[in-house]
Amino acid sequence: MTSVVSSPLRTVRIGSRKSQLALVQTYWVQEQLQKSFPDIKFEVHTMSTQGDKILDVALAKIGDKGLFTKELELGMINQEIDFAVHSLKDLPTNLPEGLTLACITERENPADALVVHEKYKDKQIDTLPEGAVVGTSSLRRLAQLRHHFPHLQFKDVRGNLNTRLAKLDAGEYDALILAAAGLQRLGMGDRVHQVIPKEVSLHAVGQGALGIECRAEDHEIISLLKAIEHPPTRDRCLAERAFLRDLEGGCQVPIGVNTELNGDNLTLTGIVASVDGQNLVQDSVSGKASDAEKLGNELANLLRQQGAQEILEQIFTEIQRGS
Ligand code: DPM
Repeated sequence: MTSVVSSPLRTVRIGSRKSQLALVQTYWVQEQLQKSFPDIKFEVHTMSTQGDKILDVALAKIGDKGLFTKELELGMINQEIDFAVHSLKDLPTNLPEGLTLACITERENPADALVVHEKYKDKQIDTLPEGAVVGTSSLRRLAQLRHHFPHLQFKDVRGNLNTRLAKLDAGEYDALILAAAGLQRLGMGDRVHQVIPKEVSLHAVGQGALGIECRAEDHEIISLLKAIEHPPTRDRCLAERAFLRDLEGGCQVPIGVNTELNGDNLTLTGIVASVDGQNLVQDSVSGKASDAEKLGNELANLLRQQGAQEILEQIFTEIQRGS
């Protein structure tokens, strides 16, 4: 008698937050991997993170790095999941021991977008009237927009995208600033009223890209994930992340970036701003894409020479005081 021994179907467990955006992103990753590796079963396991539970406190005041990632990271360390899909901008630049950023996927438009209430459909960010109420919980957006448009009012806004849009439509805000990428991924790209130009506001580090984290020793998973990596996005994001790491900025500091890749030449621009938008330093560096992280460090040094450290220290003191 011949027995056919088929190799057991290997199952890979993908960890994700439960938010609508997180799930859209995770299902996309699952689908891509399933296509590349039909003999492996990719399963999605959802988890709530601290950031999903605390919805009524301004993000900057919680002050914890890894707000949206910690529970997933524990899941990897405890072998409950094999890798986790994050919005790269929510992934701290220093990962817990034993974990690695194994893959960065192709970036959507990394810019911020202006979304307006119906009554301002003929306005742009620079033509909104005096006192118009703009909703954002990002210190980065706040600082840069205050700098250019001190006549606008800024108000905290939390909750998922639908909640925020409902508050806007109900008239609680005149406009919102949101990542263009999030709106696009949720099929709400038509709500993007204006893409904010980089001359007005630089985007967050890693914005628009997904970052996939796994156990550093798990070479099998790491090699699977290479199938969906996008090397140009990876180079850009590694430069951005090295810049942020070097300045010891968490996710919630007024630090913005822009990267451009022409062939092998990478240009990284960065800004550090005070929360009131009064004090801001900005500069750029260029070099080989293969030196991405070095470029990030170089830019951090340049901005430190121009006073970035003092601006950041002031902000950390204010946040600790709870102001
Ligand atoms: C981080 C920030 C925000 C998110 C801070 C910043 C925005 C907070 C807010 C680090 N994470 O950008 O300066 O405005 O209240 C977040 C969004 C996305 C991932 C939503 C958004 C989608 C875009 C992406 C929240 N995290 O920025 O509008 O995947 O890059």
